[in-house]
Amino acid sequence: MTLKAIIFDVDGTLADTEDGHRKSFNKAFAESGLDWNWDVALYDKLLKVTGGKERIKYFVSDFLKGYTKPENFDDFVKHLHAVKTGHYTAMLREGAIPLRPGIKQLINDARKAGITLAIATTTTAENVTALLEVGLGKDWANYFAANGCGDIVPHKKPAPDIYNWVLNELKLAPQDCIALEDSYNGLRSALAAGIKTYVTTNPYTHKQDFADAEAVLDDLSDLPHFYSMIGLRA
Ligand code: XBP
Ligand code: MG
Repeated sequence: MTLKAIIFDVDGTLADTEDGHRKSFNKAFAESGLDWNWDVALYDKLLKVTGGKERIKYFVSDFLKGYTKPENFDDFVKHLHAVKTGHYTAMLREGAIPLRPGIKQLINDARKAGITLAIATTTTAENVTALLEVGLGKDWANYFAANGCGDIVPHKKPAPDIYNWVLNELKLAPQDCIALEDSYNGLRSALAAGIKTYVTTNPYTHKQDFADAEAVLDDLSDLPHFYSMIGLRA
């Protein structure tokens, strides 16, 4: 198989963002007069559900006792999530969350080698823009042939929808591509789309089940080793 494309997950893969998300959720809750506080241990459990809006609903349904939902609960959650996204993008634009080791070099080397790049993420497009404008520069979008984000598909990870959407945009077969992920949900999503998947772990995901991954790495600080695995000649 000649590697034609690398499809990147975002949160936890391009950058260690999840604790930034967690803090931004808490800022939104406080700003909305809610006494909800997601500590690391609780957020670790809530990460079972992908998507910020879906995660808030999961928290309300499975972790909150005696809470009465407001009438327009869906709109309430959408607003809460929009407030959270405002805090999160502000954090990113301050440069609070850098790209993970090896990511920028991999992107540059892959582009030089003529390999197509794409994004398949559960997070919002505005979060991807804020992260990569800082991490890769203003013309970051030109590096990616497809940018699959959040709500453009009906079912978020672990469903394969976002990876299938990207494959369709790239007009490539799954066997021509590899995926780079950080989580069990992300691995399941990419595998369900038929894509060989490499995992780099982080503090939130390192104990998850990655048995079906091609390889599991702490990070991409040893790029020559990773390139030998994926057949990239830099
Ligand atoms: C990880 C997610 C996202 C983030 C929060 O996305 O599940 O929901 O936790 O971001 P990825 P939003 O697929 O990149 O790992 O609040 O924007 O959803
Ligand atoms: Mg992820």
